[in-house]
Amino acid sequence: MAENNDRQIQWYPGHMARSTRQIREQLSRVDLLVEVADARIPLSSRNPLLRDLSQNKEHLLILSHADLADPQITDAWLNYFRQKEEIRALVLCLNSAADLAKLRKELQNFHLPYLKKAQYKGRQARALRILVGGVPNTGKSTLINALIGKRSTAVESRPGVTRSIRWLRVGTEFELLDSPGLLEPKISSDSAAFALAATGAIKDDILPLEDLAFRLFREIHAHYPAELTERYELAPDADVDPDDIEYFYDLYQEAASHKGCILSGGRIDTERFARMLLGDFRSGKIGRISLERPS
Ligand SMILES: Nc1nc2c(ncn2[C@@H]2O[C@H](COP(=O)(O)OP(=O)(O)OP(=O)(O)O)[C@@H](O)[C@H]2O)c(=O)[nH]1
Ligand SMILES: [Mg+2]
Repeated sequence: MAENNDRQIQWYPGHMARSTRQIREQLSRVDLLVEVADARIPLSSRNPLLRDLSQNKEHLLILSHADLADPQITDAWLNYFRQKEEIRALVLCLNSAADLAKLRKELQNFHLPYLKKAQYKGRQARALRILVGGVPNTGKSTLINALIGKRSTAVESRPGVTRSIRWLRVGTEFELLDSPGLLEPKISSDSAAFALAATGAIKDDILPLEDLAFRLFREIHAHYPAELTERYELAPDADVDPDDIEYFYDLYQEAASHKGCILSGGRIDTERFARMLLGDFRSGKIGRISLERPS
């Protein structure tokens, strides 16, 4: 993290290495890669491995958690991916029925050529085989359950829930390969590690939570000061030097105190506040916040 360059965050458990191999083995069966990234951190939540795997495959990028991201920034990202990278991209809240209908329609578009070909030959079209991949906790299993219409694969608000790959069938139209969230063995940059940690793609147990929360606090203050001051009952302060760490640490402690994070004896319980802030950010209680913007 920023203040701890010597403390590299790495989380590459055995199941990620194994799943990467298993996905490679299944690739010849796959027609379409649906890559699920997080709309709040579209840069860091894209694992380069998936781009390698998707060569010669159709590729659809989903930006999930759109309900928690800043809509204006998300629009800018959508333009960026469509124009600069020329990939098909959709912005979705995976808990919204209307958004899932959009996704189903898009997938049916990918299936259309198979239907046409089969019709021409007077046969039944085979299902479109879709690999659903991405970094941990982006909503891959949520998306699959929503398409199937029932809870067929485990979903939880922590990373590393899906542990192995599994094919699941949706009627006659789609076969979906659920896959565990994959990270790079070494996360490429400090800012990517921060973004992945803040949104919950890296296990909290291995993170320096207080550093992470304090950095998130400053990041939110830089771009969404009104939301932050409102949530934690702070006085607005327009003219602050973003590098004035002491000022921000005082403000952070003030926020903790306003939320009752105080130990007996009156000391501030910064650890409890760190968890509270992360929880508030991840559940959208502070507002709709994007941590990355297209350049
Ligand atoms: N607010 C919001 N929450 C979402 C969205 N999509 C998924 N979630 C939540 O995100 C959490 C992770 O969802 P999963 O479907 O388990 O994610 P996954 O990508 O399968 O995670 P791993 O298997 O651990 O890699 C769950 O709490 C979901 O309810 C979304 O678009 N918006
Ligand atoms: Mg999963």
